[in-house]
Amino acid sequence: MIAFTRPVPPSVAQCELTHLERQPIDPERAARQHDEYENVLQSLGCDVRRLPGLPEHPDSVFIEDTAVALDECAIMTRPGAESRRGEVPGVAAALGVLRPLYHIEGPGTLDGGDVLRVGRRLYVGISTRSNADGARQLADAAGAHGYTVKRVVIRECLHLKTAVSTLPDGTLLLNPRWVDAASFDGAPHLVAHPSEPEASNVLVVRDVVVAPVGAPATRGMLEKAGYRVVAVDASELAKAEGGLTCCSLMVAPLSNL
Ligand code: CIR
Repeated sequence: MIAFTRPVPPSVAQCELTHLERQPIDPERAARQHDEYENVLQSLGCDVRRLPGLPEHPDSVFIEDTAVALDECAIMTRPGAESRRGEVPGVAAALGVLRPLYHIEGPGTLDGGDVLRVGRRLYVGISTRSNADGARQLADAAGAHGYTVKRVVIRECLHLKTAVSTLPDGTLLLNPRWVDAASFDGAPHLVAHPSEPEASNVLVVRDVVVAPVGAPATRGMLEKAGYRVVAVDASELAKAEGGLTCCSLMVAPLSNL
């Protein structure tokens, strides 16, 4: 896997916030944790490609939101937060040499964090960031490559993937306060520990689940269920409402297709 990342900008404390109270963010601590995150991805076999920093975009470290990368194409998003739209062109330049590109156009909005892929099915959270027109444009683009798109209602969280992630065998890990398990066509699911809401956002690299350090009960549950789990501390970026998936954009190299 190629894992595109972006460095933590010194301006990160001016990030967008929707469901969290603003609290001080230490950009240096966030950058150290982000370095460690990149090291973990590298140790799991990812080809980590760090794109140039965007100091004028406080949320630019959350690169997942700028694109939906499928095997056959990439859909460049139009982020729901206007302050984030300038993050997209640099990622489009990097992805354009790997995939044919589609672009979400206004009035559509879409954040990559709202798109969960399960096989050839794409679930799209309709959120404060992604709207029905964005979901329709995604369905048109991805539909041309054999994907179906289903809209999903989420509650009280930023993105669909804040509420639900896929595990290596396709089982879902979710927080039922934020999304209904019934939205996912009967897919098997596990529930993140109720005291660890952020645990429903995990990143899968091959057969490994990268999960937050601050979610020991959920990690224990996953290990007991037979998953291989690696813990990463991204607590400083969590204050910017970012989880583990949003700090990278995973793209399969063409030779794997
Ligand atoms: C934002 O509000 O856009 C950022 N502060 C956090 C984005 C997190 N992205 C994600 O979960 N995919």
